[in-house]
Amino acid sequence: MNELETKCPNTWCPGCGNFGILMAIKQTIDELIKRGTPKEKIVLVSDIGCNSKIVDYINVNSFYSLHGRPITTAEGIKLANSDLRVIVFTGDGGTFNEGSSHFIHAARRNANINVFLHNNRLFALTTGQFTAVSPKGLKGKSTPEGNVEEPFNLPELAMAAKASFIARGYSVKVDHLKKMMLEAINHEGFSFLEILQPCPSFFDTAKDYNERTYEAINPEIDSKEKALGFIREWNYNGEGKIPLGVFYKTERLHYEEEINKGTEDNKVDIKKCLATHL
Ligand SMILES: Cc1ncc(C[n+]2csc(CCOP(=O)(O)OP(=O)(O)O)c2C)c(N)n1
Ligand code: SF4
Repeated sequence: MNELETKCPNTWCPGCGNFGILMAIKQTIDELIKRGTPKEKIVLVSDIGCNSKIVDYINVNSFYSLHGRPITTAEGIKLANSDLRVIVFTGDGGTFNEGSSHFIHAARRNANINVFLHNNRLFALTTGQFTAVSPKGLKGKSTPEGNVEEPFNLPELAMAAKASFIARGYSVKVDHLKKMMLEAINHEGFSFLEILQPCPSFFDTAKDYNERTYEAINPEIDSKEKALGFIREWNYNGEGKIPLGVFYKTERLHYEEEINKGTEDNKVDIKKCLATHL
């Protein structure tokens, strides 16, 4: 674990949910290395935002992309180097406002990458504007009289986009979150892990989540119907329980397998490809 430390000063606010996510991913990477994944085969790709600073705090290869563009960057990295494990860290604003089309197409084509979403349900780094998953009525810098829009249900959106792995964790429940991370990373194909993350500075949801979240287990993990039953228990507005866990998992060929079919060693030589076609 000590080898994963960096010298970057941490600038998150005290009590930020990102600390729990950092703890869980460090433990997860430590576990992957112990199980035999070379450290240099792990690549973290970030967006821009409070969430994205996480890559500064972990001593592993990483790439800061543009706001809303980490998924497409990760897809390129994975396609050119299929033996890497590529993990995206992003925020709800970056990926479901600016970058929503990248998310749905990466899920649809089953790109073999992991998307870990720090969901604090607003744009935090820019001080609290509403996003596509803010609850109706949320008061913030850009909605002083309350947000009038309906939020997306993200796992439901992921299901409609054909994601092959869909799960939810909570930054306070670090052991459970680590389990979700390991399952997502070990899944072959597109994995979406939504991580509920309180932002004490602009939308402090910790008390609410502590009371309402529970660990759900889908007995038929490849049943869309069963998964949607759990997923629809919470629509980001209103009362009721909030399920955590792996909601859905299925196997199908992933994007790199489809693209690499029939090539030497089942691997596209990107350099050769560019030299031939440019
Ligand atoms: C294309 C583009 N649009 C807007 C910005 C400004 N910007 C930087 S961070 C940020 C908010 C990020 O919010 P979110 O993705 O939800 O992450 P959080 O900070 O909440 O973790 C915005 C709007 C930018 N850098 N680039
Ligand atoms: S603004 Fe919110 S998300 Fe950003 S560091 Fe502070 S508490 Fe965390």
